[in-house]
Amino acid sequence: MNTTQIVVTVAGFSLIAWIVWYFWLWKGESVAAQTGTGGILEIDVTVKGGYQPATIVAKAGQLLRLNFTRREASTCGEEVVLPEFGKRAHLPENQTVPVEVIPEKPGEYEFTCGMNMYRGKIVVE
Ligand SMILES: [Cu+2]
Repeated sequence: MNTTQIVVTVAGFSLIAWIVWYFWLWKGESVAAQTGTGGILEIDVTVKGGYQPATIVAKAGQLLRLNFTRREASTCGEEVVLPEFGKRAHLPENQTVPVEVIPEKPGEYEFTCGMNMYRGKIVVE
């Protein structure tokens, strides 16, 4: 291969990688909770213009700890509500607040801000 062919090939692969990332990985933006040191499924969720990640994958019958950290002055995300679990939590700015739930059955469980504007969901497998 000459230099031009190499450049075209690399550019092509970069484009494919970008497409895969943008349309497949990023758009889904679903992140599996990981088992932490205490043997508990945990995930860090950043609150900033929404929830990141907005889709969290967890396991049925297992305690799930969501570590919410609000990284914005806007009060929109000040409160997080998990209606199906009857939980709500106040999230002071730049403080990590753990919220624990045990999803008993597989399915999708929504969580929102106090005004129902920010939305996220827990996908239980
Ligand atoms: Cu809000």
